[in-house]
Amino acid sequence: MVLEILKYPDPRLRKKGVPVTEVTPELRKLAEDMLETMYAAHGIGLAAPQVGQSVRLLVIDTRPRDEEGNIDESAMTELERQVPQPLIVFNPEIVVARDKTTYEEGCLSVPGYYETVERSQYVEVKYLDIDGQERLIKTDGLLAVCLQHEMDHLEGKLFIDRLSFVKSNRIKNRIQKHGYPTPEEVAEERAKVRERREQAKAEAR
Ligand code: QAP
Ligand code: CO
Repeated sequence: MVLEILKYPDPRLRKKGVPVTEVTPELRKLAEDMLETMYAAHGIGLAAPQVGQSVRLLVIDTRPRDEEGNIDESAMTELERQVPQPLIVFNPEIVVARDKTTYEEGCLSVPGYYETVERSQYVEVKYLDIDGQERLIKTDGLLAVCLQHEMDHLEGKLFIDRLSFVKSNRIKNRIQKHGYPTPEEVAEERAKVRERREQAKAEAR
């Protein structure tokens, strides 16, 4: 079942997620619905507060795909390839974080807006899987960035809160004044972002 994704400035996005004490059938169903919702919206990550559920749960699938939807493993780092995806993550905790990286991030709750955010380049994240088993992810690349972005949602924090005061206010004021772009405008913006990311990647080599 595809769920409604809340958009900034919905106050429910500001609520902290409560820890999961047991992975119940209801929470499993929520996780499945969140994955379905994320794929339907062409996202790479979604946290429970974005669908109005204040629990510490997030889903992720950052595997790069071509036009036909085939996964392109060559575009993933060695560490990323070792993590099984899609990921369903309860109660995540960062236990190791090192080095810094930047990425032009977006968010399904702030559609059509993108800005460069600084995050840790490498993280180790302890969490509970769908069976309630404790697990550890060690990763870098886009997956590491996405984990940190989604974990922010569990604290009621959005990527636009992590920008400079000037940039953050510019985006928030623009949303207040103009709302969100049409799907056509969003598609246009996404094409530009993709191009800039390719550029950033080429320059990093
Ligand atoms: C968070 O974001 C993220 O504006 C996940 O029109 C983003 O899935 C982590 C999306 C970047 C790391 C790097 C955004 C889809 C998807 C839009 C998303 C849009 C359609 C965002
Ligand atoms: Co987000």
